[in-house]
Amino acid sequence: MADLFPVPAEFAKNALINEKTYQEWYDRSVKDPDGFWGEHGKRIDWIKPYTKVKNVSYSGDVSIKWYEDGTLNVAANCLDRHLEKRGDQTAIIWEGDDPNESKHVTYRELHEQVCRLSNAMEGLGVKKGDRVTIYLPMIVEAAVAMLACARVGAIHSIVFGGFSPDALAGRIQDCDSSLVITADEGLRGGRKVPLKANVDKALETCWSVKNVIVVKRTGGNIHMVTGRDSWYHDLTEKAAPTHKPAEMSAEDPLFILYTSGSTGKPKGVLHTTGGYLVYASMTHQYVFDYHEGDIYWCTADVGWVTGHSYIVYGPLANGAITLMFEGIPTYPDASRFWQVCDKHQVNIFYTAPTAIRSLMREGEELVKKTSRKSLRLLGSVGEPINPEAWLWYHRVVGDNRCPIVDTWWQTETGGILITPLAGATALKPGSATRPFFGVKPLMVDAEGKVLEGAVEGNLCLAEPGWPGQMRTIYGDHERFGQTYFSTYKGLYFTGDGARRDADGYYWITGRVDDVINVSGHRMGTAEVESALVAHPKVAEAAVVGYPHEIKGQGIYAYVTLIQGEEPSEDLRKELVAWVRKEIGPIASPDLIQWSPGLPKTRSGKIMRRILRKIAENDYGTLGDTSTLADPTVVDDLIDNRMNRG
Ligand code: 6R9
Repeated sequence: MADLFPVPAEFAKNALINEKTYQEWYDRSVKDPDGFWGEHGKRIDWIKPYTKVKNVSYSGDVSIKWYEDGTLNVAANCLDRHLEKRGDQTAIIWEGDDPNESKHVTYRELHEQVCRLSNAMEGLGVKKGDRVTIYLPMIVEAAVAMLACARVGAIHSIVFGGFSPDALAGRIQDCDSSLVITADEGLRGGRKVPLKANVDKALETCWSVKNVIVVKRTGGNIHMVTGRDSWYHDLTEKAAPTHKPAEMSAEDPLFILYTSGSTGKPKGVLHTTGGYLVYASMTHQYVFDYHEGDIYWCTADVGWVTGHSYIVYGPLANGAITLMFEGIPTYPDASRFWQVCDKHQVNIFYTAPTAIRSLMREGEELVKKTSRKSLRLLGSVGEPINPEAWLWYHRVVGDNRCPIVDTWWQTETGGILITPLAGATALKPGSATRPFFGVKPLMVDAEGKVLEGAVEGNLCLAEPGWPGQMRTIYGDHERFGQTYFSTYKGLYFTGDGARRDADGYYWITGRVDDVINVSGHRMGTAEVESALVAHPKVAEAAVVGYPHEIKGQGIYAYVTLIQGEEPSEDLRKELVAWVRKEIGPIASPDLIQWSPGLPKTRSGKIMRRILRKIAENDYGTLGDTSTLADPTVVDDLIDNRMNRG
């Protein structure tokens, strides 16, 4: 029986949504989507108001349109409309990699910077519909660049600063960007990242790019190509400080964001203007229970969807104060997050389970030496959070006071879909709990049969849907239909597996492509991992399937021990027995490999594809490892592969 954490009375008093509101709004959102979203669409400013709300079909030639006859501008919604009331209020608190560097940027200042860059971009010939690739570190100019694109009607494609020149080139070529906005160098954990040099290398194979704008961040030595490259500060100083925002149709594209699927090249997920902004701002307000003046910090990078929706668009559309952090959680030491919370009096803190687990490994002392009294609400995103990490986050970071919102969503969904609302939902550690307004999750079996009640299945979403959903894969609408709507006819298939309990709560078990079939029994890798990391000596674990003569698939576990623990045969037996105890004999790992590190993307996701290959003794086709945070981890894992040969 899972622990239950009721809504704290103190929290409920001021919460924007209570249980009654949740039920009423949810019921209406699925029974009368036109009425519900017609009303909530008004939370943003429209130049020409919409008369149509929803026009969605998940069948046939999939077509998703919201507010299609309305017009608006996203940047005007995030900036101009706040100027009168909160022009002098902070929009962005920027915290540098170096703890001595930080600044506050007001809505008025941000507006002026965005106008200047918009004019500069138009001066370079950027027009509505053009693609602009942004390859920047976590500096204020990243938000300025996004908003300037939105302002002139250009479609931005942000490529995470940690991606290699090859990965960058592929993403520029796929959407034919005419402009790249980058910086001389990035700065993370005291180390420099050669962004401009990477752009130069990438552009050797990209013919569409006419201009490169370079922000000076470190002043490092870089090469500027005459006629192609210009300095950001030169262009913006010369440009006018006001700009008339372009009138965009609700269904005009806002951005493309590349995301890796289980196969093939990354997909360019396309989001549009009106529905996305309504959904990002609405979820930001209600999921984080955002009140006027709250200091809100999402630790993601703008290179990921979480940074798009919950550092920039959602918060700024709401006139919020959003903190943007350039650094990493462990620099100068592993208490950095909590120090920043104290320094800026953060009220709402949103991070990823992988960060929690790695900080948990460093011990409580580093957390306890900070105050964290300002914190009111905590959030989690990106992967299933194991109950162990959840409980630590709740007890140690939140001092048993702050509710945790475990938010499930995807790049494709644009915003949070399954999540507790802290004033309405009793929490269960490890469960993303209930659907947000408009979201209709279904559990479906392998044959496509919709399952009722408390069951486990493939997580699908049914119409009517929510306005923030992706509209297509850039340049490949057929692949869009194929990838998401063909497995189960008429439904959006998330690629995730989930369990629904007797209370109707959802427990995301991980990607279905990561599910292992052991002796005909399905086993969520996340479930086994969760059991392993619940062991006091285990810091992190990743589990994959591998071919097994008798069982079909066996369970292969990569285990990282906490500092100071040594691998041994006794410990191996202990862990196997532990998992048997936690889940059952069916879940016993067949092989445990001690791994000092796991291959992770720079956003912290474990690359199970690589782990599966190693577990299968198949090293020839490991694929691209350049996007890993530390590619040498892979060599070590191969050298120490169990039962080699
Ligand atoms: C927002 C984001 C999406 C995949 C998704 C799922 C996993 C995200 C989760 C979660 C369990 C959560 N995921 N949040 N799993 N609980 N709270 O991460 O987007 O990078 O596209 O990843 O991440 O497997 O399908 P994206």
